[in-house]
Amino acid sequence: MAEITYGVYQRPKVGYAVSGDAYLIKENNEDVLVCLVDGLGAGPAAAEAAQVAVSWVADHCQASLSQLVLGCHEALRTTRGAALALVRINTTCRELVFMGVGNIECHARSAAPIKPISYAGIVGSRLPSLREFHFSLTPGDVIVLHTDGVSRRFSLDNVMERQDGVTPQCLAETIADGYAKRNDDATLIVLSFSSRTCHVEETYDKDTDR
Ligand SMILES: [Mn+2]
Repeated sequence: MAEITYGVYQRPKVGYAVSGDAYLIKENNEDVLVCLVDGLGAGPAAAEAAQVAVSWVADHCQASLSQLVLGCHEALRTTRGAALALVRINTTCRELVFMGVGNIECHARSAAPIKPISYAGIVGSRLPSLREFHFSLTPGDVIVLHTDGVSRRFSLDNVMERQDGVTPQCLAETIADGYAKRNDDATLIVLSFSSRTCHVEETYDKDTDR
């Protein structure tokens, strides 16, 4: 059986009490939905925009990713807006689907390439054309999502080579230690896809099924 384990690092811009970033990780049987939001700017108004988006996603978890982005877009019209990334992982199909608007980064250390693109835009004021990116997952893959309060200039390969076998939480904190910026809210989510137990897949035998 395959599963997702995760770790999260979050802290507000230095001097602020609240983070303008927000996130949601929601598991539903074989599905894991991850949402990371960066409200424009910092402080309470940014936090409000991010919270409105996360609440909307939490209330509509079963919707498609484009429905979630469109729903957030409407819900955020009265706020200052946000960057948003959504990831849905199906652990049975071993598939990752990504949709992003604005400046949220995705890094992966994976058997098959995972390189989604977030299109420029602001959820709540101007949306780009929406596109889902589909990738296949292999046990051992690690995916990192982060807001622009973490520098994108790290190599996940290098960090993981020095940190072999660490938990996703430890990995999140290690990357944040080196790359979180003091002058912005920083949030970093590490998702690790693993196969918990080895088992032999049942094979379908045509000859005995007549
Ligand atoms: Mn930011």
